[in-house]
Amino acid sequence: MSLLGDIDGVGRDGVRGGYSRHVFEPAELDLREWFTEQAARRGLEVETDANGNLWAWWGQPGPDALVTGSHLDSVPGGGAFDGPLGVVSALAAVDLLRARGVAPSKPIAVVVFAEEEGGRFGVPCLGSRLLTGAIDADRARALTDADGTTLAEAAASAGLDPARLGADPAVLGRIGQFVELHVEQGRGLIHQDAPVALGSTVIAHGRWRFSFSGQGNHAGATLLADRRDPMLPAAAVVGAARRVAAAWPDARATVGRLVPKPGGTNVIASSVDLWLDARVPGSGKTPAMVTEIAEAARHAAEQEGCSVTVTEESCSDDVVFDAGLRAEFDNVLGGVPALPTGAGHDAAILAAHVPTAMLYVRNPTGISHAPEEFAEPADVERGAAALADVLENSAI
Ligand code: HGY
Ligand code: MN
Ligand code: MN
Ligand code: MN
Repeated sequence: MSLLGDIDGVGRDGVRGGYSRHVFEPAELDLREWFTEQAARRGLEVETDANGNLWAWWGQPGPDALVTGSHLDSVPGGGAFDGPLGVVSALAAVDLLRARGVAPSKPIAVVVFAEEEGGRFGVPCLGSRLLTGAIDADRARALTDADGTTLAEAAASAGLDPARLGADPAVLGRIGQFVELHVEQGRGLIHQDAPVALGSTVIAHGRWRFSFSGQGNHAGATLLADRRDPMLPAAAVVGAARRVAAAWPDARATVGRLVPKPGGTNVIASSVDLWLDARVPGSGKTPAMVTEIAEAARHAAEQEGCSVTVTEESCSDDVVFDAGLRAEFDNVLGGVPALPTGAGHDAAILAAHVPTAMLYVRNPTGISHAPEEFAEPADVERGAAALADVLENSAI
C-alpha cells in the first residue's frame, strides 16, 4: 500500500478546490468509513467515543495505551496531508511493527480526533477539547454552524447522544502516551535538509468573532452621508490586524472569513461578521494583542455610526511538549531537528494530560491549508518508519 496513494484516494474533491471535510458532513463521514475499513483490514477494533473521536485498537483497550493518530477533517479548500498524513502513517506504522514481528506489551490505538480544524463549529480541536474537558460541554452543544445547526443536532444525526458530549476521563485515562505525526506547516525542514523532525512547541493562539451592525439600505438610493455601512469598520479591522500584529514580536493575525449580510451586490450590508485568528508566542500576549485590534474596531465602528461586539471563541496558551519523551524519541531516531510550530494540533491539547510528542514530515512547498500542501513519497515513508521506531521503542 503506497502511503501517498492512500492519501490521494481519500475524499479528494478535485485538486483545484482542495479538500473540504467538516465534522459529520458527507465528505468527512466518507473518510470515517474509509478509516474504519482500513482498521478492519488490520483486525483493529474500532470504537467511536461519546465525542465522535474514533479509536482503532490493536489489543484490548486498556490503561497505559500507546496512542497515535491525528484528524481527518480539513479547513475549507485544504490540502491532502494536514491530518490524514498522521492517520495513514499511524496505520502504516502498525503494518511496519507487525512486519518487524513486534508483539506490543501494551495496547496500541490509532485515534482520529473530531473537528480539529473547527471548520464547521468554529472551535479548533473540538473533539480533543471535549474529551479532556477543555471546553464546557453545554457551550459546545450550543455551537452552531453556518446554517444554524447546533453541534448537539449534528452529533445526534451522526448517531451520538448529545447529552454525553463532554469530558470522558475513562477514555482519556487509557492513554499512556500520545504521539501525533503531522505534515510540516512551514519550510523549516527543507532548510535543514531533514525529512523528519520532533515537535518542540506550539505557540499560543485564539479566535475572536467581530460582529458589526449598521443599517441595510439601497446601494443606489442612499447618499454616502446617510450611510451606516458595517463593511467600513470590518475592512478597517482587516488592515488593523496586520498593522497591530506587525508591532508584536513573531505575532500572526489573520482575517480569513468575513460574512456580510444579506450579501447583495446592490445592498448596503446590515451586518458583517468576521473572524480573527490571532497567535503571539508568550503567555497572555495573544489576548493582549487582540485587545488593541478590538480598540481599532470600536473606533472604526463609531466613525461609521455602527456598533460592534467582540466575542472570544477559543484561546490557548503556548505548549511545550514533554522534554523527556522528546529526548527519548530523539535518541531512538538518532538525532533529528526540533521544530517549533505556529500551527495548532490535538497533541497540544493532550499535552496537558499525558506525555505527548509530535513528529513532522518535511513539506517542500511550506504551504498548508491550501491544495499546494505536499510531502514527497520518500519522506512520507520515512515518517511512517520513524513513527514505527518510536512506537516500537515504547511498546516492547
Ligand atoms: O489552525 C491550526 O493551526 C490548525 O491547523 N488547526
Ligand atoms: Mn490544519
Ligand atoms: Mn492538522
Ligand atoms: Mn431595486
